[in-house]
Amino acid sequence: MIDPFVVRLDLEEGILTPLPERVVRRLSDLRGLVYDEELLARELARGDPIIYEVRKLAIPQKQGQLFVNVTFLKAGKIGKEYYFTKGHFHINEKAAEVYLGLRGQGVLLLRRGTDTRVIEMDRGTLIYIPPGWGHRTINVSQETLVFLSVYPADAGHNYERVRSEGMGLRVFATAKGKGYEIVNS
Ligand code: PAN
Ligand code: ZN
Repeated sequence: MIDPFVVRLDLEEGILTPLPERVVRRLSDLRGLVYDEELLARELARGDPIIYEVRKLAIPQKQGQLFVNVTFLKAGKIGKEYYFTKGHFHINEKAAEVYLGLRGQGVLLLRRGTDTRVIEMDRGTLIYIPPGWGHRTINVSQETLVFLSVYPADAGHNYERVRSEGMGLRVFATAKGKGYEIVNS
């Protein structure tokens, strides 16, 4: 059981108060997921920076509960590929999710079988991800991308499926270095 509770969400910065548990993902967590694995290995030889972090409200992982998270995805590229979240399918195929963009400019890739979708995400974009769609977020801007996620606490995350099957699409910087292009991959 859990009592009703209230926290503050700074809608400009995405900061929750009090600050909840932090999960950190580093460059090394993108092994097996990036377009250019050799380049990734060379960059890792120089260091293993944080790529994104997720702040998670403390909610029991029980059916009927909802997880509430804020993701902070840094700006940057591995070669021409913009930084992205690992991406996953929910293990519970009945589990949908809502994303709300708070800051920065991103792209949400969705995949179900061979069906793929590309949704631009910025402040105020509210995206409904129906059950069964794999999802990955890409930061295509020069500032940190911040978004809120709400999803069933019993959703579970299958990362292996994205690792083995990919998302079908990738998001690269254009040759001029500004903007982005979507490529099949
Ligand atoms: C989000 C993601 C978060 C980090 O809360 O978990 O943005 O992405 P990865 O989980 O792919 O590393 C969500 O979709 N939860 O279900
Ligand atoms: Zn999810």
